[in-house]
Amino acid sequence: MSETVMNERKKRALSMIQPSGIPTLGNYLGALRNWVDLQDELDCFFAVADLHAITVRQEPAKLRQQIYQTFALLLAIGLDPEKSLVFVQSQVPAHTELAWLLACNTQFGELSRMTQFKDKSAKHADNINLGLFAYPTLMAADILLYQPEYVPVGADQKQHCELARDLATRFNNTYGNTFVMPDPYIMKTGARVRSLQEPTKKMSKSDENQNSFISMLDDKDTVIRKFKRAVTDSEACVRYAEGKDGINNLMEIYSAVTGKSLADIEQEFSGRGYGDFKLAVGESVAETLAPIQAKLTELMGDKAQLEAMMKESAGHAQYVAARTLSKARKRLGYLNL
Ligand code: ATP
Ligand code: LTN
Repeated sequence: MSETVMNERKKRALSMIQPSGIPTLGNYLGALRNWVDLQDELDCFFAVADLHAITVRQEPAKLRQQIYQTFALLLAIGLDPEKSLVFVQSQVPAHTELAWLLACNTQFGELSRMTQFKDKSAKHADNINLGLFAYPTLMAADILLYQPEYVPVGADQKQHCELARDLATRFNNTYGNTFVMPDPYIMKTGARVRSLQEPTKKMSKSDENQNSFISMLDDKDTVIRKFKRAVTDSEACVRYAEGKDGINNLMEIYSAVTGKSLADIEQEFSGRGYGDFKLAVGESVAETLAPIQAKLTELMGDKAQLEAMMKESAGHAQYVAARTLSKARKRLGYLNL
């Protein structure tokens, strides 16, 4: 990237996804799908956050496969390497280095308040490791290295984004202006897709209950079956109301994939039972996923090509990240020999 382009640059967006499982419909509606729309207006950086994935135990062979798969999926949904930089976090060593510099400027109390840490340490009580606790400083480094104005994420990541802003402010005030202030960019529809089995919780790809989430690789029959089994209520009336978490979640999903408003959906299904509604949700979701799945299969057929793409994008990411890192190092008093 030339000096002039850097100086007169378009506004930037950065976001990442962990290869901790197969991405779900929640990841797609809350984050991934919006990334595709942003790449025409913004200078976009999107990555596979593989360093984050080992905050919970991963089997190496499976992790490697999921890194390929998540990277390929980012391309399959329509991220275009000509428009966006799509890369793999662990190929850019600056992330871990900046994370340390930020860690020494992060308070224990700040990290203790993070709800994801509380949730995951409760879930993995036998492995409450330092990385799980320090995770938000690595995420702040991921963001601040690329100087983005926007961070398009689902609602669950708002707290981490706010910490990244606090760390940027603290660093800028203490050592001099270094980082751009990033804003979380959270869409209205799909921002918090809930579990199909426990609709008060978020849909999560690492959930043990396979019926609780729609994987982006689920085939049509599986999608329809999972929606059929989704937890609802006994009222048997498709309307959006307090206390109807299961139906509200299905209505939000249906609205996110069809573009219909909640009022239109109530009208479409008035006088009809949950069976009809669940089938319609399942069919529209399966229809959304089918072309992505076809493209993914094609991309996964050529790992050498995927690796070549990863290598190329890592080079660009390293270049951008190195500029910020060397600035931060200098501000802290380090030599850049
Ligand atoms: P894990 O279950 O392993 O913690 P995750 O799916 O919660 O993973 P990521 O893979 O890192 O987390 O999430 C990638 C993006 O998807 C983030 O922007 C996150 O906010 C968004 N996201 C995750 N779950 C949901 C959900 N249920 N609804 C909407 N957005 C979501
Ligand atoms: N923490 C996020 C994934 C993530 C991320 C990032 C998102 C890692 N680094 C940088 C946005 C920007 C998650 O667990 N959902």
